Amino acid sequence: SNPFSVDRRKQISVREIPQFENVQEIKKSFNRHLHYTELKDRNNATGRDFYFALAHTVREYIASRWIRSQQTYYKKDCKRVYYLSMEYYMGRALTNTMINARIYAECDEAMYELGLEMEELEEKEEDAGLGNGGLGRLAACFLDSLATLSYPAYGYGIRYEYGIFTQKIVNGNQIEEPDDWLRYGNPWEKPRPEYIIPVNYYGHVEEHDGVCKWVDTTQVMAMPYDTPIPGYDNNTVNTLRLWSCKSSKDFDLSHFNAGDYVQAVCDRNLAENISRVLYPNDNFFIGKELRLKQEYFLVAATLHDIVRRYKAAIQLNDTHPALAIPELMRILVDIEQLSWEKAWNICNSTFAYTNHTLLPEALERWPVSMLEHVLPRHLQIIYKINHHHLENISKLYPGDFDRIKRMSLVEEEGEKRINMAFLAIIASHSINGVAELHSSLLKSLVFKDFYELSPEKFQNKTNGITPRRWIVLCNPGLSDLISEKINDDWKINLYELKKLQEFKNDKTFLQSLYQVKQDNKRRFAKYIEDTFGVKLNLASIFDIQVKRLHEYKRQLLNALHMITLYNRIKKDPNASFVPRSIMIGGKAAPGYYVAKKIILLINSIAKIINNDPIVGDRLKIVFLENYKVSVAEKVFPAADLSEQISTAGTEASGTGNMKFMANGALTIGTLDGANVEMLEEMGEDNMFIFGMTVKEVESLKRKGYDARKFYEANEELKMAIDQIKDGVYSPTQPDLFHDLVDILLYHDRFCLLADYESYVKCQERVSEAYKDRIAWTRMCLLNIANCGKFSSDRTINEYAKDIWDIKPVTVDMA
Ligand code: 4GP
Repeated sequence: SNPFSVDRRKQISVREIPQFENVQEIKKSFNRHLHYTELKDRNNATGRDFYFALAHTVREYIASRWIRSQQTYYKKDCKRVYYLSMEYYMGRALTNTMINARIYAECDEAMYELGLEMEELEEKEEDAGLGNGGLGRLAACFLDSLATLSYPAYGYGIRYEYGIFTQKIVNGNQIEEPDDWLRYGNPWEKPRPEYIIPVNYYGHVEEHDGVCKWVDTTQVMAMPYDTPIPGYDNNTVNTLRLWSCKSSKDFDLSHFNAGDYVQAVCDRNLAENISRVLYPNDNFFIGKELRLKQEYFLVAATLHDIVRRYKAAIQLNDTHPALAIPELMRILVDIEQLSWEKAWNICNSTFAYTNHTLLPEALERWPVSMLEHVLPRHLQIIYKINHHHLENISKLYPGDFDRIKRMSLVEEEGEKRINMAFLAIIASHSINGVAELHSSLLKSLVFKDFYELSPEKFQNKTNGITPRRWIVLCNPGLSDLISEKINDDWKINLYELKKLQEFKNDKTFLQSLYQVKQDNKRRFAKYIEDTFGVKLNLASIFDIQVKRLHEYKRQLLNALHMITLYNRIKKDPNASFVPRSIMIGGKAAPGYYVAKKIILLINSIAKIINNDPIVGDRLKIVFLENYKVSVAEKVFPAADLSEQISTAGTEASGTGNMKFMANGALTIGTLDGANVEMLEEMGEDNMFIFGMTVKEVESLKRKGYDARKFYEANEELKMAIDQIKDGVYSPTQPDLFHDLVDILLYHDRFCLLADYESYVKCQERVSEAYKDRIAWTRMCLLNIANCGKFSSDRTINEYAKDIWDIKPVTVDMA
């Protein structure tokens, strides 16, 4: 049935022998929850009921640690860190919680004794898809590391009723379906109606004796739901607090007064739209009023919670929560009556801002008119901040009016807007990018003026991933192989993997490593066949690109390579060919026309290639429908080749790249984002680098990039593009992809054609390398051995030391 259940049990290592008493306890608790929480018995319980019973059992197991962790923070009155994010891409919680609480083997044994299959129960859980892509998943990895490293930390976010949409592919096109993830209930969350908090909108400002009052507002309520975040193998359980919007008691009294009781009750739902749905855009700013209300909803409720407690560091995950700045000023100045200067200094020592993208279309620039309407007092405060800021700039650069204009928080050209990144920079004591290259580009390009103003604020914090989810949980075969060879410490100190280098010439070990990969590929191939009906060749290179669909990520370049391989096979069907299975997965923002067209193109190419008898099993194309965290957990362990092919200077960091590396897939990539640092760690013998550098891209653009030159100069490229244009992949509608061809030839912002030749040549090196199984596996080993830097534990320790100034707080259960 479930391909992933095949041999997990026999992979349980010697270290994970279930403790008999614990197994008995778990069985008892499970039965109790099945009866008293789910109100079912063995005969009428569904698979989902069994999942819920187990989830409640596991939650109960960590409950006392959760309470004790919070008591400890309260008693020690320690400094805490608050991570503010509009997105938390958590995925499933069950297996992760069992692993971190060190009860996986016991639960597995208990389920086995009860005649249940653990993997089947795991598959019943809905992903918590409260994120789009990298930014949201990074927040989730950070929470895991914060708890594992015993930091007193809180995640604050929004409990969207609908997470990232479900992607369906219908006739090759993406269709979006709402993600009703709470339909069957969420066993991990604890609603806290007793801590409900009011949030205000609209109204106007009145001033009396120099004191400003925001009045005549419309009020909604923020209700917190708490989710436990257990650390690995310690007693720390931190809290992720997500706010849900509830209508206020006296919402829309006008209707009540007018006597229309029923209408008034119905209208209460309207207010609750604020936490209804996650905006499905990645790396893109949508200036909608509902989104602005969401951002303020998070910030207002969260700050209300935070200011009651002693000493805080607040990390702003991009500018999405940057309204926290004027909100804190409002609380301190208008309500607490602090002086402006004192309040500003508190802001400065509290806030730090992380930037996640250089793309101009992603930068938040809210129209002044909208702010004025929704948050009139906050706009005034922003204006005052800007006034002080520009005064300061004028003093420092007298007469430099151009600079003053460039640095103003208020953009005057066209519709007046507030640049939220500028606001975040001047209010924070730390600004960081997410990889070395990205952080240096922030300083030299987008925030150059601000870097010159306060160079000491700018830092780098290279992203990381949690090894618990992205190795231990998703790749038990690899995990056990490593632990048998070195020991278990790598799970909390990923640099320990360096010790694996010692075995790079150990043929037996390399053979075992190869075997783990083949097993993962076999399981994954079964999943692909069951879900998409495509049979994969296990001897082929599993060549995978999974990430959001975006022009800058260049899935189209990958598509041009597919076509090129296909044409080569057709041209000489008897030539030797290293078989490939090329897979692409990722969602397109529902309003992103070009990205959706690229999905259609990939599916159209797949249809032609997969059904051409000349090709056979040498080349297969699969579009991985509805790529999400729980699918990612199946993908990375089975990958041979990781595609990280963004135009140099466009991908801030990437984190999927690190997940592939840690699972022993080799990377074909550009010198972009964290790829640069991966190369530094593993050396050029272990990575396939191609394409222009940032400097080369800049100089090409300066000279005036003419895509047509590249098109004319390369026969295979020309052929591929001509085929797309001529309808070879859309025979019933030959002009279907004309707009994509047009972009490639005339509006190629991301220089695909300039990198094509270098990419294809590099792919030839990949195929050549794959022929030597031992050498290839050795490279896989050296990838794994050198991934230590990319643990989010390393990242979080750097934030704690360089930005937050917080120390671990050990939780004692005695
Ligand atoms: C992403 C970046 O695109 C990605 O390179 C980075 O790894 C990730 O943040 C985490 O830092 N940005 C977004 C976004 O997801 O919406 O800006």
